[in-house]
Amino acid sequence: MSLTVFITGATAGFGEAMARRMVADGHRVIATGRRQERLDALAAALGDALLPVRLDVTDTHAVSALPESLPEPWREIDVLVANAGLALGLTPAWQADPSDWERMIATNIGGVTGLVRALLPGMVARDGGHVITLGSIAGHYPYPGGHVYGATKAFVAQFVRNLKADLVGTGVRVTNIEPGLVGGSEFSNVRFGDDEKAAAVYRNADPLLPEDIAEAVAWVVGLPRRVNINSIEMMPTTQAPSALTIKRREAKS
Ligand code: NDP
Ligand code: 8X3
Repeated sequence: MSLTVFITGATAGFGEAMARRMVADGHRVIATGRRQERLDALAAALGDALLPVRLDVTDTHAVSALPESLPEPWREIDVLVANAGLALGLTPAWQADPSDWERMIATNIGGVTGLVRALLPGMVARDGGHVITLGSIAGHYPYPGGHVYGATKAFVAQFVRNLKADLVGTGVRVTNIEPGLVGGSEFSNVRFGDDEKAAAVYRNADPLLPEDIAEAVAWVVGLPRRVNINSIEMMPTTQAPSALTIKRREAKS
């Protein structure tokens, strides 16, 4: 069955890999992101099965105008992949740039809630659909410098659990995919603004790849309608949740 799949952040990384995989699997994809030249390149590569739409997920007006702002044949969206997101910085909380925190909250939280609120009514009315979010292991396991990024992903995890509570009894499914270390995307380049530092994150780590995340999306989407995968936590074989830490020092009286 051919589905209409709406993907945020399809200009790079996971979103681009998902767009390619969904089209290869016979689905139609609405690919969104802010970089028009990347959307044009994807459209040129994937042809009529892909509709490129420039969208900043923090633009609340553009998001709330969906799906009516889309061309008529593309308005009945079967699958929303709320993938666009970012981490900025890895410094301790007290050194972090407050504007970085605001941007992560606006994108990783506001960008997800806005899209869900815009597209969910149509899914419920049609008694079918699937909301897929990109959480992270950072939403479960704390690490130094993870502060607001991890907290936004914890929000996503609980938002999805609460959506499930509302959607039970409808034909709409909801899944949170929570990867660990994934290379081959721009995630660390964006986080550090430094390509050398970004490359070092993955050196000799054999990380997951964007295609592995696309595989998980393809799997949950292709399951029978009776099956709802609530969440998937996935890590490379080389990664594990960090151990608890104790730093010993003289107590101050
Ligand atoms: P990339 O940086 O490679 O891709 C991020 C995508 O999000 C780009 O297409 C970018 O497009 C888009 N984006 C960013 N901000 C906005 C915005 N305001 N409006 C619209 N689009 C936006 O990252 P990944 O593919 O690695 O990450 C995808 C998701 O997975 C994120 O939510 C991330 O937090 C999460 N994740 C990543 C992990 C990793 O290790 N890589 C692990 C776990 C979760 P453009 O700039 O063109 O707008
Ligand atoms: C991305 C994975 O561990 O860098 O969400 O936060 S991590």
